[in-house]
Amino acid sequence: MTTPTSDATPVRYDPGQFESAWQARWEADGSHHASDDDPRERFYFLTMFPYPSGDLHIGHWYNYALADAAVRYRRMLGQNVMFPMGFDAFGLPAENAAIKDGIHPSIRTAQNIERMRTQLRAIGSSFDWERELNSSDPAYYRWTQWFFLQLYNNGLAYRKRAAANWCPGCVTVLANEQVLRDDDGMGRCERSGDVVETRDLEQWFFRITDYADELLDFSQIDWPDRIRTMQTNWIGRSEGAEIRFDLEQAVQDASGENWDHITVFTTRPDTVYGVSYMVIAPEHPLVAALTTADQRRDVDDYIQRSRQATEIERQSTEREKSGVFTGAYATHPLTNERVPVWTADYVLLSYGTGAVMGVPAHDTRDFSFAQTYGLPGLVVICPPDTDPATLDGQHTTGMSVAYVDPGSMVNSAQFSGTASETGKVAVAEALEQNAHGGVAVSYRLRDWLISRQRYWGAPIPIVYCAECGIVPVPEDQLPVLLPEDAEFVPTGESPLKRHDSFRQTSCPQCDGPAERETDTMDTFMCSSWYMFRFADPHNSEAPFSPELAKTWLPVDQYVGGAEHAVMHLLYARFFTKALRDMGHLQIDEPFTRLFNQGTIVKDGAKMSKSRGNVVNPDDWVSRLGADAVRLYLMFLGPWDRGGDWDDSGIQGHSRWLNRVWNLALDDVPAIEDSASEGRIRRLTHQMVKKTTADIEAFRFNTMLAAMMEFTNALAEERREHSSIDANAWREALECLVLCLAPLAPHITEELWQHLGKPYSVHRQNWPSWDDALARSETITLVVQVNGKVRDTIEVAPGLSQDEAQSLAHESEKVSAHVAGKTLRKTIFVPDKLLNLVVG
Ligand code: ANZ
Ligand code: ZN
Repeated sequence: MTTPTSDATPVRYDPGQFESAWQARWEADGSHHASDDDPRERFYFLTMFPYPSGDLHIGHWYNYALADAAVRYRRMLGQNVMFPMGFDAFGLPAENAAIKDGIHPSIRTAQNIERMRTQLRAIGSSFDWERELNSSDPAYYRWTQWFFLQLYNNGLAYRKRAAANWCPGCVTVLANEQVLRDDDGMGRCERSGDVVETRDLEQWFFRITDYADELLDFSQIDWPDRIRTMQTNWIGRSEGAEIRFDLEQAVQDASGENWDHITVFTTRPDTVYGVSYMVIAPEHPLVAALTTADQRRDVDDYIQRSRQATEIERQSTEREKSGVFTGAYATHPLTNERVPVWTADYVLLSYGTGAVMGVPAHDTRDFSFAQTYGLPGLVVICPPDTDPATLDGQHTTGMSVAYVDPGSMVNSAQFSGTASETGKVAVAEALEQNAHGGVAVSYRLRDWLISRQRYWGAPIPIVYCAECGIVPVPEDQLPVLLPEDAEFVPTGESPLKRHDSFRQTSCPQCDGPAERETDTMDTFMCSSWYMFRFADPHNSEAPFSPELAKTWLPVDQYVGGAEHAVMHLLYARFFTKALRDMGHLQIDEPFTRLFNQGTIVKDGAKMSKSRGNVVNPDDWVSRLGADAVRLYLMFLGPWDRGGDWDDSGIQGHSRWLNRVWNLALDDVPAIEDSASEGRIRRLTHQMVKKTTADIEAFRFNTMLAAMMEFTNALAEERREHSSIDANAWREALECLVLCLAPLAPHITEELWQHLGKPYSVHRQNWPSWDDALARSETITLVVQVNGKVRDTIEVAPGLSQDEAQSLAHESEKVSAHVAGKTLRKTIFVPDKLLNLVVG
């Protein structure tokens, strides 16, 4: 900004001269603050808030700078847009960085936030900083803890001893969502990449599974198919039946629970006549209870061994199946035959009922298990191309693989001849009649494990009292402050365990001595409700007021990386539904529209410090300005695909901005010229129309291409024609500056001022276009006399030769050369050329 108040003589384009000054002015004006009682139409535009990891990288830019352009456009449409920003400050990234540098996470986080805030401003982003939040601030996490208590009071949070995914690298348990399967089928920590182990710990869980069915319903939201599919698969709904097998002998397990039957979950009740054994997961409490004396040693050994395998290894179809007979028997519910009960680690405790019926002939894993242990297996499904008569009493003998596809039931009493699909229902109904089962649904989704044995998180607001048991911290005692003076280096136990003055407390109920829960909450808990807090960020009485929640929610447009498909995005949906059911919200979904931006790579490879191919956007901003970096990112490719960063590409954008600058500041004589007016206005209105459609659809790349074409056409107009219509020219420049304003906010603010317009370009209305003007395509007909160009005329396309000839005669430039001569020949190339040969 040279001097925003004086009309200084135009200078060369030098973004360093004005970018940061404009940023300061916007900020000082509160230009980006979305007021709660602004009567205009509201729009809530949110980008995923970052971890305060230190430096903004190019991926952040790709998210924030392009989102900023979309936001600025909406403001020009006259909407009151809320575009807030905050920091997802708790959690492992900040904690690990702190450990590495030996600086306390709170100090480290504060430094990083400071730095990132500066960088975010340098992008020219229009965030509403009045709404900034930091999830590690007690004023925020107090409410994170409050939500924990609400979930607890409503039966949606519970504590359970369970085998958990343990990451040795991060030294904490992980939620299932944080374990990624690698190419070899190993479970690895999504953050550190370590192979995940299993540990038995007392853990806190949220009952996300209560919402499994509702989470499968995407009818209220407009999200990419990819994310919907990933969530659907993750939830993994299977329809089938539960079947009850009575035990020959009722038993009591270690906790005193009596068992007289085993229930299995199966997706293939049509194969029930093929059951030759049953399997219970080794961790199942029933295993020890069922095991007979002579089988005990083998079973105990087996349980020990199976603990070493991960869930994924256990489920793999390639792995050699192993198991042990417990010595116990159950009774088949339809045939009354004896069925031996085994334990084997290919059955997982956490899926279905933790027990399966073994059908060797029709299930791959059962087949190989039965092969290994010499168990029989009756064929009960007949493939479509086989004569059922040939399968009478047929066993797996001679089969090399299980037949897993549908067919018709055989060897199945009165059901024989029934097609698999019909049979599933018929068997489930028959079982229901004799009280041994019925239709059931099972989900792959597990409850969300939220306990973390790490320091840098919101303490779980629970106290353990010897007298009263689990006691929630009373709401008026929140927040349970995270002590600043804890030793935070991870050991596998929560660091807070060794902080005596934190741990030791008194019971809120009986006042007796008690201990605090020392685990902290998964940081995904913080990000499950931050979008609500932005609606009312400074409320100290409640997480947000119902009125402001109603004013702003749900988020109209959410933008972020697709890597959050099954973590953050699923948790946030669950949270919303749970809060709705507890009466805190009136919405069903948090994010109406979702957009996933692509990734930027360098020379085809992901940017990483170890590869040494990290692009530092700050360097480019100081060299070429934020506007050039923004445009470059927009031009790379479709936003949802990303692209390959190329240093020379960005220079091109700087040069183009320079051309825009010169074009806008070029003096144009004040002339009226209707031909020129027609040409320029047509170009202008076409450009406005095209850029509007593009920015609506986040097609920044083609939008920019249209603007580049436009500036080329304007430059050509200037070059080719000596008379330029001043008004049309002015309209063209103004529209160019307006349409470019969301993308390149600084140069356009500067040019707007040079065009003599009042501050600020960003408060102008988005230009409209006239369809008739945009549509009225004309072509340039070249008129020659004896092969020499004498004039060019703008005409509607498809003009006939006669019409062209009479128009040519109207032209003085042409008539001067044909007057008094005889027309000998006419050459006409439609829409291009008319050559009059005279003599
Ligand atoms: C008998 C059967 C016969 C099965 C057959 C399949 C084919 P999805 O589709 O993933 O839901 N199963 C059930 N609980 C299990 C557990 N806790 N651990 C390991 N496997 C378990 O798979 C459901 C099928 O997986 C169930 O149907 C059961 O095997 C097995 F011809 O029951 B089926
Ligand atoms: Zn007590």
